[in-house]
Amino acid sequence: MSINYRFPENFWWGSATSATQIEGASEIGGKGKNIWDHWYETEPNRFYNDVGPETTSDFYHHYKEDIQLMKQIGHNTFRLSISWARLMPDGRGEVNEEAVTFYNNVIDELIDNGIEPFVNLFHFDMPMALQDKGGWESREVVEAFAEYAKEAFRLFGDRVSKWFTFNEPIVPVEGGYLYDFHYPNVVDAKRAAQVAYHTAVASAKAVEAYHGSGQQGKIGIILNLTPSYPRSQNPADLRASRIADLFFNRSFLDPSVLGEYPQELVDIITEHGALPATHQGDKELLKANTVDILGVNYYQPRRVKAKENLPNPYGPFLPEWYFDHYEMPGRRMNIYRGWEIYEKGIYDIMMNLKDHYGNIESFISENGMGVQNEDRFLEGGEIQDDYRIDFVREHLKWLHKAIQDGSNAKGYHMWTTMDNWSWSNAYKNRYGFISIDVETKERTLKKSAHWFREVADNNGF
Ligand code: BGP
Repeated sequence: MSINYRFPENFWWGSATSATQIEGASEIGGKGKNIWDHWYETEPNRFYNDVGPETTSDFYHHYKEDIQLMKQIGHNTFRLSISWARLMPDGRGEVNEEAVTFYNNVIDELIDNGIEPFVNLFHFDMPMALQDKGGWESREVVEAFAEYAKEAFRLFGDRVSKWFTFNEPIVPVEGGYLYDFHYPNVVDAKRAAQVAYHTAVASAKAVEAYHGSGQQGKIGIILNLTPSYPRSQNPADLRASRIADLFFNRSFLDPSVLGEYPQELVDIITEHGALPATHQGDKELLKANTVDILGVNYYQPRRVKAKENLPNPYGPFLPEWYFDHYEMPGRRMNIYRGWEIYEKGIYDIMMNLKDHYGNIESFISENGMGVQNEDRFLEGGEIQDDYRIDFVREHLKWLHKAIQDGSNAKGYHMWTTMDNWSWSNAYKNRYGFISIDVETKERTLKKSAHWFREVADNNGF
């Protein structure tokens, strides 16, 4: 087979998961409750088909089998997250020994099978005990996170050398404090700004702790970078896209990589009286503790245009005061998920990192295609997900071009290893290389898994 797109040596081929979405066992193994357990208990109707976080692929009990499957899919790397509430049921203080055993087993099993574990500390899953104290609105929780991070480095850092502080930290801000799709379902820009700020400070504290630990690996953050494309080059459209970019990308990208907030974002937040409370020394902390590596999650672009109408001055302030969403004529869609498919977005992100963020070492940490009712494509006992193969191939071409043009991208991780419980969408959309029968927990590789194996083996296609 001739290879048209060859990737650099030692390229990371793998996939990503998160604890709450795959572990199951939310009530056993000594785990404390997190916000998802709590929200599901109180409002099960907010979840697709009323399915909650207890119903997953049960990685907790099937991790050995799953790691064998990862091997079959050609993985040399794999991202998991630690469930904070499993490791520290009260969020602070006592460590749950059963959790330590579980994560040790998973890490060792991965390494024994030639798969390097990438470990993320926070994937949307605040321990309930800490949410009761105010969650990310509370400075106490920032300190608790730093303690938790230190504990994780101490327990697992002898074998894990790629750490991540947060996955998509803007999402709990949007979901929990602006647009009502995560607990605690608050709509309040000032509180959202506080949550975002505390998250950035917590991340910097974890980076500081890691760098001070004497361990030799790298620590980064995973951001969903969604390029903001303007409708036109009209200054009003350009301004709309610049401001959307400030809110949704640069709000974490700048403090994480450059160690400071963009002044224009600070000015906008100040104008609306939404500036968060800070502590003395925070500025220096952020400046001194930028990340070593950046994970980029990319699913879809954001297209925006200037506002059609003035915002309602009596309504709550939201980022949408500055832009309207724009539906580009002729756009291609993942009709199942309702997301635009625009592969070149990957290239644009990588060039932006190269030109404006010191070409920081990076990788695609999530990219993938959610499809509803995927068993329609079952044929000969296997899901024939050619649409997913096309999706990944086309994105990889643009990633390859970015690398040719000087991007410092080191790998590609698919979202996700196995079909999983996707927050309030539960099992609606399937993303995995591995299909899961939610009832029997039976696992079957999809066609894309075999394709990916070949790509990984050939280091290209
Ligand atoms: C990303 C998250 C994942 C996963 C994925 C698909 O933003 O990091 O955790 O949820 O999106 O999400 P959805 O189920 O909304 O299609």
